[in-house]
Amino acid sequence: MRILLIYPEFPDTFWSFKHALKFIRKKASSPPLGLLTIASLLPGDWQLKLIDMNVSHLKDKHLLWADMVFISGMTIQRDSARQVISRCNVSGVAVVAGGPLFTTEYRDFSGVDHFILNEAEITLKEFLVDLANGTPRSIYKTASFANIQNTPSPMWKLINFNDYATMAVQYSRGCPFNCDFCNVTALLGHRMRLKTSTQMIAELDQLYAMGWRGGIFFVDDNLIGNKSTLKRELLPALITWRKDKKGITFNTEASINLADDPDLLHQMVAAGFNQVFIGIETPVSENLEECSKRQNLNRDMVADVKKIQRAGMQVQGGFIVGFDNDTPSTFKRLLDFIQNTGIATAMVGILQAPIGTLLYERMQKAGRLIKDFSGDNVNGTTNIITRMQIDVLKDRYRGLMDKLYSPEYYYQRVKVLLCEYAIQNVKLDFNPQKIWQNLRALVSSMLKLGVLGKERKYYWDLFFWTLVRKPRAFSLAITYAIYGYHFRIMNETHITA
Ligand code: B12
Repeated sequence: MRILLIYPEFPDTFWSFKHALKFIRKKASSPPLGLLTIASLLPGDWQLKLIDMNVSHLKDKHLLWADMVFISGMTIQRDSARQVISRCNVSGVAVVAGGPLFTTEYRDFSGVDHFILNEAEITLKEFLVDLANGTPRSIYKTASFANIQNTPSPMWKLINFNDYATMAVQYSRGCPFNCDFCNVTALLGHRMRLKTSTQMIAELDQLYAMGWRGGIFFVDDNLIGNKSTLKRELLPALITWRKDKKGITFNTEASINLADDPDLLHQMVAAGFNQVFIGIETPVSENLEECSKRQNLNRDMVADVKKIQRAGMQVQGGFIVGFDNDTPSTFKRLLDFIQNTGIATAMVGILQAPIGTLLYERMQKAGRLIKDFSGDNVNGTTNIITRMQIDVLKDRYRGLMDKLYSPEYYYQRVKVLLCEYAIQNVKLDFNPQKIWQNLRALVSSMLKLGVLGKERKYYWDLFFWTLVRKPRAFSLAITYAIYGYHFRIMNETHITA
């Protein structure tokens, strides 16, 4: 069997980092881990090719080569996925679809021969047995969750490392919390399922042996969902593993209660984690009650963020406006919160209800759903009838984003971050290609941001401020300047509010 695995194209979004990636000549931020994982679940004698449309073009000759196309994706890739499916239909190649987009919306797709939904560790197996018997069904789904201790390592050889800014691994699935707008528990459940540390070290060993030297994203929804096993098993194993490794750092996603555990913070930093994404959502307690995000209640979240930064991890934050309890004053509160915490990468979106979430059900019952979920949480649209008048909400949102990503506010946040953040030593990988790549990025940033860009005044101010006050953080400051450029362009071109 010849199988073509296809990852559809992402539109240009805040999360794509497209305008930042150009500085380091990378094509995408991270690889399609779902497809790399299912590749390892397919029979060993099948021939596999992967086209990630974010890094290369899908050509008709690829479709003609294949007996079957396996397509994955998230909601945000919906349009590109539809185009791929119709191209497959024209070429007469069978289509097998799975992943979050299809698991939540398969009813809306035609032209797919087999939907293999939920976790492939369960459903793909059944499909392969039926296929071998000549009786494959059109839909495979399950309400059970897989034991990921049997999940094989991703098949890295299908991608070219040079195309990506970071690599990705996954230690756990599920999240113990109950935030009503989040798709994760609907897709992956509340019970934390963990791989063993032996499995993780084997995955990391493979990446390292294949030459990867750089950031690795633990794509867990909440890395600290099972703190005791993490502290007892994985983190000590990572600390030992990383001792003789060069150029490796980790980043991940976690809940704010990370700040409550100094030992955990210490261990994570010692293991090489230097960045964490946290769903902060809103400083308004009534909103946190409304969406059942209880873990963020009754705490000083500004102090929590600073604790994490001072321990040695940069914090990226997810924020939401458009809750029923938001008032026009919320926007200023949120702006102050983000500025004071130095969360440079602040992803602020208008509340949307993804299909399958408790929020979706709640809005459906209340007759407050108006259109499809766009899948892009930072484009200024929503699929619900908000309590605040939509024009007012969009106007305030626009105003907030314009301020947040204006060079004045953004660069000020970067300075707050650099003052708080305890930068860690990373054993450098003196690879001439990497040194050249960094030099080129520095020179392009000097030209694009320091000479041609609207941000030029703030760029040079940060440049010299860092050299004098925080010289060890110089390359980080340039990285943030480049991110800021991407966010500014996105803000000017992408938000429809
Ligand atoms: C890593 C990640 C990202 C990375 C993407 C990197 C990349 N190249 O894909 C980044 C940070 C860029 C990202 C961004 C966003 N993401 Co995201 N992301 C994730 C995350 C945390 C992990 C995905 C992953 O790699 N999982 C590991 C692999 C092994 O799992 P998997 O892909 O699900 O694959 C399994 C099955 O789905 C199935 N499968 C998958 N594909 C296929 C294909 C076939 C043919 C078959 C048979 C089976 C199959 O088998 C696999 C093994 O079980 C998930 C949450 C999660 N835990 O899955 C959210 C998630 C996928 N993201 C989500 C969203 C909404 C977004 C954003 C819109 C912003 C946001 N709010 O988070 C942006 C949009 C992207 C953009 N460019 O604008 C949602 C998607 C919901 C949906 N219905 O589509 C998820 C589920 C999180 C959530 N809170 O709901 N994301």
